[in-house]
Amino acid sequence: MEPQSPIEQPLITVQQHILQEQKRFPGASGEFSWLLSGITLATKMIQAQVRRAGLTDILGAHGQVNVQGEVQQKLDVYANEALLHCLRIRESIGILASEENERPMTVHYNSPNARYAVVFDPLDGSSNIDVNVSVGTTFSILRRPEGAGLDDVERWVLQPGARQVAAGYVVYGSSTILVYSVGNGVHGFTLEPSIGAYVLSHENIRMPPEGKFYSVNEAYYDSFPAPYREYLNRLRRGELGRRYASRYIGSMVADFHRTLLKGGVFLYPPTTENPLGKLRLLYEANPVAFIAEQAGGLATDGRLRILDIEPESIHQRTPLAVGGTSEMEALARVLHGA
Ligand code: AHM
Ligand code: MG
Repeated sequence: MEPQSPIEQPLITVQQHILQEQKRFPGASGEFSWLLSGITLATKMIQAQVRRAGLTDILGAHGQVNVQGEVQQKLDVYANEALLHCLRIRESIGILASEENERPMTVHYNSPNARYAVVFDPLDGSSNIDVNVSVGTTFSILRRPEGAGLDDVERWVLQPGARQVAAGYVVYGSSTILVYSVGNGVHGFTLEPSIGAYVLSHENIRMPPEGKFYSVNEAYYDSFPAPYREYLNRLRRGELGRRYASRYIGSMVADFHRTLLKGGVFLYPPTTENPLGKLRLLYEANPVAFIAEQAGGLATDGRLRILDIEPESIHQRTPLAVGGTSEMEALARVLHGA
């Protein structure tokens, strides 16, 4: 009798998957998979530190104030450095832009092979670290625009989300999961800690057209514009055919990840104090909008499709509503006065 394999199904690692996906890029030579491997390595480094957060001196505020005027956590700094460290040696990258750095970083200044910009939020939801709640990393990859020089940093980065070549996120939750898309569906890979590899766990994720939850910071309800208040009332009253429950973690990646898998809607609307909401277009809204659309969902700023917004500045904020078709169509009706 043949000896039984201890592994029932073939393991597909994210590296294998990326190599397959890369075949979609004409003339691809492995550079794109090498680029993405920088992200997977950095997020493994970050998750290792996140897992140790309660054990080491790394917990707590680092004392510096970042470009958004927020006090940085030590892990924010570490996460940013891990990504910069792992990505800056990839020769295909010309520009690196991070939530934690005011200006994008130019790398491989003279290389004709520098073809991509990577924009990221190294540790989203970082105020949740101190209380052991999920945080994450979001990333967006853009191609160098035709004719843009390396000193033309703005042109590389200020492109609408529809031009993303790839985007994704990692949630450091009860397990570590990486979700990414190169425009050919959405796939999720769970980190298998004993072998240190991301293995395919969620193939071709589809966002349910209708879910059970809405996800919003309801403490700001009174300062949302009237259509958003009306929308939440309709969800609560069961006018969409079901009575919704609410879930709000306060880490966009984690709230979005639940919305992707279970359906429903995640919102960060405009408020009186912050008419553009809180989330950042380039490295928060764009990657989740790209993933949502690739999975059959929708994302809007209340007026425009998120992926059609022409960015004007690197750290610009945008209102965001993202979710399944049924909830998003209901939102569009309210926003159009129906
Ligand atoms: P951060 O990038 O500084 O962590 O802030 C973004 C986070 C999002 O993850 C989350 O959706 C939002 O802030 C929560 O904000 P609020 O506390 O206003 O609801
Ligand atoms: Mg963030």
